[in-house]
Amino acid sequence: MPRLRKEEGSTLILLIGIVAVLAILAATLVMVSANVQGGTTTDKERVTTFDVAEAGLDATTYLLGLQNMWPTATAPYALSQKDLDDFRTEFPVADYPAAPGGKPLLTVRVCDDPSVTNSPAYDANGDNKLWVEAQANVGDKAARIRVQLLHETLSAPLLGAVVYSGDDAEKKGSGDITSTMLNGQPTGAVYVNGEFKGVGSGELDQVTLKVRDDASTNPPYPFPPLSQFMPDTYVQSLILASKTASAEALPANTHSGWKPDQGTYTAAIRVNGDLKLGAGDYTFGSVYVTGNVDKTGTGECSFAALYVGGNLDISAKTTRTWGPTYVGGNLDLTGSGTLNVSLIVVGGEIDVAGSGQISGDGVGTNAKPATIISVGQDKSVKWTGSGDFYGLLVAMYGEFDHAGSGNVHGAELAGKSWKQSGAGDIMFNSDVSVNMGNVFITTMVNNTWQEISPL
Ligand SMILES: [Ca+2]
Repeated sequence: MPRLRKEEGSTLILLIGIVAVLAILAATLVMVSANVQGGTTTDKERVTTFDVAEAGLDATTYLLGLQNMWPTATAPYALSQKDLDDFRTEFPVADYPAAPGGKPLLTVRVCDDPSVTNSPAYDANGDNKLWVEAQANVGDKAARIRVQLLHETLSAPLLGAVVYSGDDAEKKGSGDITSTMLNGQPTGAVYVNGEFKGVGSGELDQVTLKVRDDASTNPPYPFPPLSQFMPDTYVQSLILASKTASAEALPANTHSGWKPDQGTYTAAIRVNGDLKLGAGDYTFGSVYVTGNVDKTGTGECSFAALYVGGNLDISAKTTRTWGPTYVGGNLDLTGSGTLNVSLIVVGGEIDVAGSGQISGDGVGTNAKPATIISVGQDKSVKWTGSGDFYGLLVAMYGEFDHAGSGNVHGAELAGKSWKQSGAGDIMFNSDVSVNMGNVFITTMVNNTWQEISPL
């Protein structure tokens, strides 16, 4: 089969788009004609095989886009039997018959250079790019497509601010604010871009206090803005990294409001309206919801990637890996149990309550610390939890209210005023700082999407 020249790429994508639409129409026609005269199995397989290959490519792209899932020399990519089994449950044998000779429904090749036999299944040449090829085998038909992925890394910004208050700050709780000591000096500081009122019993002796309106604590001027710790480029990168869920899904995975049964759903899902999850365990791949998402009742849930146009309300939590999440409305985290999440970017208010632990210090097998940030104008962050939080909590353009008895291991940053009234400590912890790790953004490289000859 002839290889495509580069300049044909975008035309090809357009053509494939048209072909995909035609394929869906054809599938509908096939189903209609099947009802009338039985149809032909071959036509149907041709259509569905391409759909399966596309779902396989999408699923692999999302998987590699998860934080810390980019393949390495010690952990090269491999399609597990479990992933394959999960994938198969999305495509029942009745509609997607098994290929002869024991050929699997899906094969995936991840490699540095697809033109090289045995090209390693990780980024061996260090250019932060990998190819993904997915082949679907349905009946006696096969379809194979590929795309190149780019993996970009951004450093976490924990640069020594335990607390940043963009306006006046008030501390009246019994909680301490501390940082790891190095050679007798604190490694963290409390920055107050205004006046500081400290009346609580909490200790401040293992932290440096820098108050704009108190010259004794703030030589030299000028006072650092929040953007010194959270540069705009970094915030924009977080927003981008949080929006990895695909807005597109196959017609069978597109729902108008949805209340699914518990289970595992690997293929990309789109919900126009609200997604409601009741009691039970749910494991999702990429999920894109235009309305609200809420999880109530017992049981865990996790998402490889989640986009919520409205509010996200989670009362039951999960110890499973929960991938990048964007919430256009408000975020409410309550309940008990552990939530291991990497990144949540929120357009509205953030309210963290409940007794559960959120993420970990990243030491050994402990979960990595989380970044949970509101980027809405005047939108506040409220911490009333009694559990422990590990990572970075930010109200970029709003107020921060720390009223909980739980401890925050990491930092609290606010574009406007900050206040603390609870018994919870705020601890700038070097383990958390080191293991905040980086933000990883994985995107498809333009004009690399191709349909190729099946193997
Ligand atoms: Ca590479």
